[in-house]
Amino acid sequence: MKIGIVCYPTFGGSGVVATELGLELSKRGHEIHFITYNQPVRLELLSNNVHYHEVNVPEYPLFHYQPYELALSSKLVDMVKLHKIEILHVHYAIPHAYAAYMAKKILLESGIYVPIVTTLHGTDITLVGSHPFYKPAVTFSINKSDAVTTVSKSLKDDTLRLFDIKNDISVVPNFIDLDKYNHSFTDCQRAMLAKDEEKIITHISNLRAVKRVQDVISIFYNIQKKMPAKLMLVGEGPEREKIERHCQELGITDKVVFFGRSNEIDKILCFSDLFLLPSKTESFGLAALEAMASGVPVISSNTGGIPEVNIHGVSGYLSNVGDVEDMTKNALYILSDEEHLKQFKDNARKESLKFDLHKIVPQYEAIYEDTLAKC
Ligand code: GMT
Repeated sequence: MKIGIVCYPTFGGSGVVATELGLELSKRGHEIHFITYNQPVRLELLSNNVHYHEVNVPEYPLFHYQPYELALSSKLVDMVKLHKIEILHVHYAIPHAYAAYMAKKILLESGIYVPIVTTLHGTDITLVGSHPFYKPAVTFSINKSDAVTTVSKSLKDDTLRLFDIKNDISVVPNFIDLDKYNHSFTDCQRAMLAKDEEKIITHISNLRAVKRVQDVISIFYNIQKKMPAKLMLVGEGPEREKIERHCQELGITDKVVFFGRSNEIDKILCFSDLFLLPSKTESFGLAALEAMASGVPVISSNTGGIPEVNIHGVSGYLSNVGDVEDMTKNALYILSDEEHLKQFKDNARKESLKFDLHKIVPQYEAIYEDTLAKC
């Protein structure tokens, strides 16, 4: 199939999933066209089967907001015509599903029917999409999609609760390329960052308020009072300064390493002992899955889709949002006994196998085939 993929090209989970999906589909013989405003961060190699088309939005002083949706719709129309793209798969409803719908209508004028698959990722439904300013347009574009998927059962429930949806929604969980997280292939340079006796705790996110990184700091502060430990913080975002200040106030700056944005998540996870994800809301928690695939147990909140990924008492523990004391207790339980730690590490890796890309990507292929068959 010739598949157009629209996504955010950044380090955010939806962009990562879209990129990994496109790359795997290309290995399975499909022709993939990424259409977005920058080359997606995890898209390092373009090939015969993988193309990237940049959406440009010319600046014009009259506009207070530059019309990205319009430029995206036009680009989709042009690319569908030029490359004979058969189906568009848009990741994150805002504004991609809306722009794709406009492209579809424009293409119909030339007698071309291109169906749209929309994958909802989380905040496009929960935090942003359900805001009254966006809701009518988001509802409309979901209902006008030819197929709709969510990345967890919990996100499907949220979508049906928050919007008036007439379409069926299929749950296709996020997935992972397990080979990438196989430590025997990873250059694991633990000694560069911590002493043997120090436990390594890791958090990876876009450092937004929804991730509750202040809780990460508080949990780590409690842990390092009981045992030698280091905290690895990976990612960039608006909370960074506040987090740095908090670390200074607590006197733990020498124990916290800020990596910023990184394309080497696998290398950082390979030496981690515990992953923290205390988010306020999380439709899936791809970062937790990446940790588990590296054999890193997860201490998380029990919100949204996280319980579908991190299994309580098996791959880690879940607590109520904001319950730093409970999260600390669980972290110490896992870390303070080498036997527990080993057991949880093994379990985490085993649980991640459920999300093997070889099991999940065919589910998307089946959706494309069904959708095309109905056209
Ligand atoms: O919150 C983020 O990390 C970014 C956001 C995105 O769309 O890029 O992530 C959402 O989609 C990810 C991939 O499906 C999920 O793993 C995240 O749980 C989800 N974030 C939230 O729901 C807050």
